[in-house]
Amino acid sequence: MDTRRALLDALAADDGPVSGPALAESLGVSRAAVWKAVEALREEGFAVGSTPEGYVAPDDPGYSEPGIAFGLDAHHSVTYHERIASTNERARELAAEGATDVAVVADEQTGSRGRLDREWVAPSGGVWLSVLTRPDVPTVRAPLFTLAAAVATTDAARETGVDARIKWPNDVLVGGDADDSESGDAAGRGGRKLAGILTEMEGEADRIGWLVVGVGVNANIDPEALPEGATSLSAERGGPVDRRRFVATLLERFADLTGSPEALDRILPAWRERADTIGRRVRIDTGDGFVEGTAVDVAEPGALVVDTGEGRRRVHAGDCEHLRDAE
Ligand code: BT5
Repeated sequence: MDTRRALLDALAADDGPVSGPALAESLGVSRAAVWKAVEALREEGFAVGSTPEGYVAPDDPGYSEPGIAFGLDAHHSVTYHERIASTNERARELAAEGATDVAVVADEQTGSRGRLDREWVAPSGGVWLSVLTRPDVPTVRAPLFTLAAAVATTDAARETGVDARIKWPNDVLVGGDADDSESGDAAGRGGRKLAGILTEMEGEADRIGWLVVGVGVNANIDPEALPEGATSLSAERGGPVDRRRFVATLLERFADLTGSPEALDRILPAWRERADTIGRRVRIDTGDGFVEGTAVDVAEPGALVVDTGEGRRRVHAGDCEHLRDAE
């Protein structure tokens, strides 16, 4: 582990000040190396404090690379960009360089994408992140990671007081009662779109090479700056959220749900509990036709089970619209 991350972890673990010599000893580096790491963190805006007894963590760690890594209980390293074309694109580049277990985070994206190359609007104030991993699981199970990200995002949103739910396969919505007259079109009937997920991967039939799960959450953004039908955490709760804390919850939850083969088995039950789609009338555009009926369940590795009236169908991908019961 690099000295900076070890230093951040040490400051997060300790209540009181930690002395330079004690840090040097526990990290196994020279005192000069500790001092250099402290200076580097300060330059990035992570204002490590000094007291006669030693170093202390800043009161407000900030939304920055060291701020996000501070106290993060997940094994990912963090790279942060004020502005970037797309965190997914950057994560793919890192994958090509051989990296793994990295969270790429940005304050603003200028060329971000949704599924099918659709434009994703990502102004400053959002949570735009992509997690690069190399899970040792068969390629067919990759969709589970999208579902896990939706669960993690929903939990992080709920922690801020916003009652988020999942729309199959990859949207996190707010609202969505059948009689919700404020619902917009872009989100599909019955909910305002808070977040979207785009998973990209490379692999062979039996093993995933790398997996990039990109999550876009409208955090502290005025919905006026977003497409119609979109909402944000700040608009829903009437005040800004601590994005650092939000990212920590999201990454920790995601790591928890994807960290082992046994953990993967817990994703579908967690997804069902948070799903808005199950029990609803749906129309799914699969790209080569429509499937209409009642969504009755989700099945491995993330297929929606739809009762069409003429039997049950498993739909693996597509755009899902929630219909009113009468339609
Ligand atoms: C998605 O696509 O919902 C996946 C979005 C993934 C974005 C993240 S941000 C971090 C990472 N880096 C990237 O470049 N991408 C990922 P889809 O289901 O295709 O929905 C796209 C549609 O959502 C658009 O056609 C718009 O109608 C709408 N949309 C665009 N920006 C939005 C926003 N900020 N909030 C809500 N809806 C939006």
